[in-house]
Amino acid sequence: METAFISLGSNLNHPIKQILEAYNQINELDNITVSKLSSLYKTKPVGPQNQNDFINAVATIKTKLTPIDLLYALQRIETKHKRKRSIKWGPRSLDLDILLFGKLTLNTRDLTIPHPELVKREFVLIPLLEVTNQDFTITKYGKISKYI
Ligand code: PH2
Ligand code: MG
Ligand code: MG
Repeated sequence: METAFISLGSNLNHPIKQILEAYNQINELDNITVSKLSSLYKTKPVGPQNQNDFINAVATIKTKLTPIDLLYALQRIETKHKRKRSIKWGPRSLDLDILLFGKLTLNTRDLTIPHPELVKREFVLIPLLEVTNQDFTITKYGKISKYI
């Protein structure tokens, strides 16, 4: 069993509803249990500014899946939410990103862990701090408190 952290984001089509539904859908998957969900944060868009504010959250999960099977499972949920992959950093109905997976570092075409933008993004760091603590170590980067 590994502990992993997932970021949830949405700025289209009732974002709060998208995030809460996604939380339930993740929890219902075989081989994944959600042990914590942060508060839901309303955040300004990073990237193109001509889009709605986002709702962001971070979930702590426990899973027996491999990282790539976890990615596929999350992508199937994104697809159910009619996620379209078009504009980079543009509007989206649901974005589920793997932030961290145990102490693993991974760099493949489809998946980079830790998430390469993690320590640059307040909309991820603040909810991640909420579900961890000031002494939490982000694999490869060091203490979370250095970045907040
Ligand atoms: N996701 C992006 C691009 N910009 N901005 C905020 N505030 N929240 C996000 O989740 C977000 C973003 C691409 O994944
Ligand atoms: Mg993302
Ligand atoms: Mg994504």
